[in-house]
Amino acid sequence: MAGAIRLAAGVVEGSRAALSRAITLVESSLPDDFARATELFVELTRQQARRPTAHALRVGITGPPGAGKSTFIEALGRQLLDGGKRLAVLAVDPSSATSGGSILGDKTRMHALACHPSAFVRPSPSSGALGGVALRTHDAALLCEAAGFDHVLFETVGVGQSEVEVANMVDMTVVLLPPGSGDGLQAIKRGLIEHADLIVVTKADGELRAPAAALAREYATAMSMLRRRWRGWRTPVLTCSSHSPADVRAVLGCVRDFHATALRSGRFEQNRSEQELRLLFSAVQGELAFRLRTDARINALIREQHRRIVGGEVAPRVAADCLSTLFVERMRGGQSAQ
Ligand SMILES: Nc1nc2c(ncn2[C@@H]2O[C@H](COP(=O)(O)OP(=O)(O)OP(=O)(O)O)[C@@H](O)[C@H]2O)c(=O)[nH]1
Ligand SMILES: [Mg+2]
Repeated sequence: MAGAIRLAAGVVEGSRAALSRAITLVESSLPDDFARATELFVELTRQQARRPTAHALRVGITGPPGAGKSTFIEALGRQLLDGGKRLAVLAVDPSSATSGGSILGDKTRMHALACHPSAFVRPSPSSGALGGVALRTHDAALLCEAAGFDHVLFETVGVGQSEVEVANMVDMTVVLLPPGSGDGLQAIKRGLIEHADLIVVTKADGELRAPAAALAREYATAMSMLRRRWRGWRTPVLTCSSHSPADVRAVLGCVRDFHATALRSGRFEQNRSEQELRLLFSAVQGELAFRLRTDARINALIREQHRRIVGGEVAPRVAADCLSTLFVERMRGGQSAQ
C-alpha cells in the first residue's frame, strides 16, 4: 500500500515518471499488478478528494493506416500547447491482433510533442490486460487527468470494430481520411464514419489538395443523408493539411465548438455516464471471469462438474446452471453474513 500512496502522490504532483509507471501498471496483465492498480486508484481517489482535478476533454483520433493521424496530432498538439493547454497523447490498439508496429513509429513522428514540458506522449500500447482495452484506456485517461492534463488524445488505427470501441471511450471522435487512395467513400462501407463527430480529409496540400476537396464534398453529401449523431450536432467535414497552421486551427475551432455544444446540451455528461455504466458491466464481467479461472475452490467445483459431464451424468448446460446458481447463492450468503 505504501507503494500505491507514493505512486498516487507522484501522479497528482504531475511527475511524468510516476504517470508512466502508473500507466504501465494498469496495462499490465500480471494478476499482482492488477491488484496493485486497484490499490493505486483507491489511493488516487483519496488524494484527489483533497485536491480535485478537472475532467480533461478526451478525443479519439482514428482513421486508416497512414491517414496522417500522428502528423495531425503533432500539429494540433502544438497549437493546444501554444494556447497554454496540457496535452497527453496515448496510442490505443483495440484490435490487439494487429501488430501495433505502425504506432511504434510515432516515437519519431511526435518528437516535438514528446519533448515539450506540457505534453506527455505514450506511443506504444500493450495488449492482453485483464480488464480489457476499454478499462485500461479509461484508467490511463483518468491517470492523465489526475496528473493535470486537460486534453487527452487517443490515436487509434481504424480497422473495423476499433472505431466503435474508441467512440465508447472518448468525448469526441475525429475520423481522418486520406485522399487519393482511390477508394472514394470506402469509409462509409466500412462503418468508419458512423461514430464520427468530425471528419477530416487529410493531406490537403500540393497535388492532393484538389482530390482532398473532392473527397470532402462527397463525404459532406453522404453525411447530410445520414442520421445525426445527436440532436444539435451535424458531423462537419473539413479538409486539412497538417503543414498548414490555418487548416489545423480550423479543425481545433471545430473541436472547441463540439465541446461547448456538448457541454451546453448536457450531451457531454450523459455520454460519460453511459460509458461508465458500460465500462462497469464489462469490468465486472472481466473480473468475475478471471476469478472463476484462478480461484482454486471454484476450479475444483468446475472440475467436479466436468467429470460428471464426461461421465454422462449431466448435460453441460445443466452443470453450468447448477454452478452459476451455487455462486450466486454463496454471494448472497456472503452479503447477509456481512
Ligand atoms: N502532404 C502531406 N503528407 C502528410 C500529411 N500528413 C501526413 N502526411 C504523410 O503521410 C504519411 C503518414 O503519416 P502519419 O502521420 O504517420 O500517418 P498515421 O495515420 O499516423 O499512420 P499509422 O500510425 O501508421 O496508421 C507520412 O509520410 C506523412 O509525412 C499532410 O498534411 N500532407
Ligand atoms: Mg501513427
